[in-house]
Amino acid sequence: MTPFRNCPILALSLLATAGLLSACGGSDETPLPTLDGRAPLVVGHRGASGYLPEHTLESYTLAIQQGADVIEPDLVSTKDGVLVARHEPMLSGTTDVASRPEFAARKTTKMVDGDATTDWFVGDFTLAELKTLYAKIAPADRPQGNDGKFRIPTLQEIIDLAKAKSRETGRTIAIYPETKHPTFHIEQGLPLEDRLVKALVDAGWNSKEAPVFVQSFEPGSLKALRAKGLQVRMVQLIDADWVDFMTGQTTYDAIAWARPYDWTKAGDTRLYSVMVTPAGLAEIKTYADGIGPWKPYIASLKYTLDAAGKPRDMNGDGKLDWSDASSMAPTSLVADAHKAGLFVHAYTFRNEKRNLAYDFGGDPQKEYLLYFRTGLDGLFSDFPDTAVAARGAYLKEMGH
Ligand SMILES: [Ca+2]
Repeated sequence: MTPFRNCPILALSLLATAGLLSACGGSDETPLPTLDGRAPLVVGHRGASGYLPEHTLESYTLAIQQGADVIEPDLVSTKDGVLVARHEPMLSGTTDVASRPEFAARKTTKMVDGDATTDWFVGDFTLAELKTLYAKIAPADRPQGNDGKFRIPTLQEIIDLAKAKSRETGRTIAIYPETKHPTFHIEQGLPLEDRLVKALVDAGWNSKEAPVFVQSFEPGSLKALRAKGLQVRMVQLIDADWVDFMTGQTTYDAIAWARPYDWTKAGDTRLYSVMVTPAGLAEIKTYADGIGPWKPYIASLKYTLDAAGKPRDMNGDGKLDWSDASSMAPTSLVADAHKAGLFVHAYTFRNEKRNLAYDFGGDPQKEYLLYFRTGLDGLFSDFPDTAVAARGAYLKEMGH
């Protein structure tokens, strides 16, 4: 615990100048470089999805047990208009739907954000039907031992879990719902926004102080939520397609990751990259409280070149990819966002070697430390226990 938690943050610099920090119960701790001076948040990304099938009550519960401050449900709508947690409106990647003969005829093709997608869609199932499915872990190299055991949760069940765990642990467990493919849901006649506002109002959580962050890639969804009276903290997510490891620049080749789909649909040809400029941040500040950038916007990575100017296969596995590239110096994005009055929560932190830059030497803590030192306000992790341990190391380093 830091004594600064009890200090009005605006008074901190004055107190420091006057040598009066002890008035806050502290002495000589270095203030943290986050927007509010508090310790960065650990968000359990889809729960503790490195360990258990994502977006299940069991995965969220494990994240809370591992010390996550926040659990993160992605929201999609059932046919009967119930908000449930899935990363995408399709079901085959994270459930056993493909092995269920009673639903074989539901497989169909829909346009999702401009891409023809063949799968089973949440919006073609009632909640009662969805509740007969079992979740499975998505990446092939993560433990499959709990596949076929857990069900798909509703937003209401997740709100109830956060409240129950807050009472049980004495910590405040927040939720971080995302409106997933909001334009697609409007096209399907199943808009997410009204139902999300109602659920949060009914939960008694419609205020800036409520333990809720709402996130979306589509600015139109966040603006609609605000217009419908939602008062909670909102977060503009900022994506990119990939990184050009020769230059470290983010790339925008695939349309789905080049810009928000509501921009594409409206003929707005700007890219996500505009959002990280000072003008873009100022625009975001008119409707949101923070940004959720893909992490290379904060510290990108690039290949090491050999004498002939060719990228080196650093880990010698015969392939050239993310895990051969090394971290570059952090950009000014966190500082720029703070200047604009926006907090920054970056995604996504993962333990596997294939997901780590080469210079971290397979140690995820090194990656967390690089990011925490930029003043990052929070991060999404598939492995909340690792993130919490790394935050402890960071706080120790800062004298807390
Ligand atoms: Ca390699």
